[in-house]
Amino acid sequence: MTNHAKLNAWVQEAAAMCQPDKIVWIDGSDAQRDQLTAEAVASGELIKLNQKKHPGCYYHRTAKNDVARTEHLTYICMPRKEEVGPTNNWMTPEEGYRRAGEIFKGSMKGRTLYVIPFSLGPVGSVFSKYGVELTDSIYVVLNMLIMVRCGQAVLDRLGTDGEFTKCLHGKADLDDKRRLILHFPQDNAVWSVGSGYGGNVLLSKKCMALRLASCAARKEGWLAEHMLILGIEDPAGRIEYIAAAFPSACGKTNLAMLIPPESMTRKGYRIWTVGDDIAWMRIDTDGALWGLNPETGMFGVAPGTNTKSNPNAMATIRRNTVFTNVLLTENKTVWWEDGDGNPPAKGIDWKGDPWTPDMRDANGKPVLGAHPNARFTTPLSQCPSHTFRMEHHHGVPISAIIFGGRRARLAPLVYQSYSWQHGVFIGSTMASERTAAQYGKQGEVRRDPMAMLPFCGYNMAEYFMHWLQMGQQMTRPPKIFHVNWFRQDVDGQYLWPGYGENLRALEWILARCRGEAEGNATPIGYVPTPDSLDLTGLNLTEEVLQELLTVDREAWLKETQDIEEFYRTFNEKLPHALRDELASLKRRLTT
Ligand code: GTP
Ligand code: SPV
Ligand code: MN
Repeated sequence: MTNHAKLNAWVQEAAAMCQPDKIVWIDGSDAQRDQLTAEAVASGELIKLNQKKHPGCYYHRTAKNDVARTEHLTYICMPRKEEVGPTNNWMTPEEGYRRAGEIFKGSMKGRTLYVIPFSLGPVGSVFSKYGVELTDSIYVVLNMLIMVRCGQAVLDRLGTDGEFTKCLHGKADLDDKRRLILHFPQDNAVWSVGSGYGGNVLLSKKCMALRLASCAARKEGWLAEHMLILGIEDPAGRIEYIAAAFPSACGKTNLAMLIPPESMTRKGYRIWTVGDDIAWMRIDTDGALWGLNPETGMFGVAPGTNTKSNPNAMATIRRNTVFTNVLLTENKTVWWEDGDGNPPAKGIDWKGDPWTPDMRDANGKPVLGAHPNARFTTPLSQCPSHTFRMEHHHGVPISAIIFGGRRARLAPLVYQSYSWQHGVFIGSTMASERTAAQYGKQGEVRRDPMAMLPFCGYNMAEYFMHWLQMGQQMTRPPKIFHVNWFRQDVDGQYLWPGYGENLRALEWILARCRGEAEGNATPIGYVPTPDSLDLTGLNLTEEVLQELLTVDREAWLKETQDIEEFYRTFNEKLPHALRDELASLKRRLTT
């Protein structure tokens, strides 16, 4: 397959440790994919779905203890703790290789080792980085074939000595006591063992495209971010692109492919989906920021996805999709909570147990058919709003950057930062309620700077500094905004309808970028004046709108104390500019 000596030597080295029965190179062909799919169906690793209803679709269940990213088992391995900062788990590279090596040793006996060459970004683009994942899981292979560009074209590009990221994954015994997700920035390597769940094992995704890429991006002067990219075509036919960072399960996939509300479609709006999870962004020769989506697929949250909330996602997953940890029906179709249609009379739940809709647990709560973090893996090219610029080597120009989280209180629907530096401050102080995408106490508010808390591969204080410096290098930097679709009333009802209606906030954002919309200067930034938002066709009372746009000084003052405490964890490494921004915010809140 290749004359790349280092690559061949590394595959042999990994095989010597893991001792697979055989080694298979993934060439990216349909024939090989079909053959592997058939093998996985024969072994029970995949279940073939009803091909009439779900052509090309398969079903997979992960182990019960392995259904979300395990942040507590995820480490950055560097010689010194200070290099990974206060927000990452740390191990020395020696300890990492030793501990994971013990688990990998002999773990592939009786199994096949697959070699997956892949490219993040179009092969040959200045943005692109190459990797090779070794895995003993066909499920991983089939997911990677959807998520990234794979196969011979990548080997051809690598030639005999091209640089690539070494990604080693093994299921071992899927024991969470023997599970580690380790990153070695110095060696450009990832070792993941003991898991079979998406973000832990599709190593191109969070491990390489964010954790390792963020380290490379700092050195090389670009940004690797947990962001969607979306093109908004306005009534004049102009397409402007925004990049938005929301924490896991906070609405990136939904925003990336939103359907405009009827009144805005009539006005002439149209959406182009570029990416739903990861953005790589560089300063181009025009002094502006350009971004691309390094992936080709989506690994999206199933529960809550339905024809009303996200019709484009529903159209995308109609075929050639892998469903993980959803409910399986007798007719080999799939279902999930808040999906389309009534629940089936019976089925097999995500744990593999018989399920009926009336089942209740010991606390009287409904037993879920699908795990809340059940996912679909699907090709972006099948999305009706898929961009026509996916293969463009230079990406798309980014007009605005949006930060956002899930906040029941406090943060208004949308506001604009006063400057790039103030925008970085807003990003660095982002907070959100924990979701099912990661293990931990659900609903707890935690700081998640730039939605990168679990994904920044180095000290976040230096990451903030890198963001500040990027701003100084651009002559035409994007404007920075913050949004919150998740404000609730006292009864816990969402105040804002969300989903497609979010375009109304994006319209304001883009108008602000052109200096065309009104904003009130408040202590936290510019907030829309009530009539600067087009709310035609939306039944929003004046009180609710008011509530969505108010800035509660008392509550914000309390927030500044929280921020101060969070900032303290970075010690003297925290950039002065951010401390200055915090002081300015306090001053504006008290005068
Ligand atoms: P990751 O793939 O984990 O990075 O998540 P994501 O950021 O892509 O989140 P996704 O779009 O899958 O949304 C997660 C959940 O948020 C789903 O249950 C959605 O239904 C819900 N959601 C998305 N957008 C909105 C919104 O505008 N309002 C409300 N209320 N809920 C939303
Ligand atoms: C996330 O958790 O942010 C995801 C899913 O996008 S995973 O690939 O598991 O990280
Ligand atoms: Mn994500």
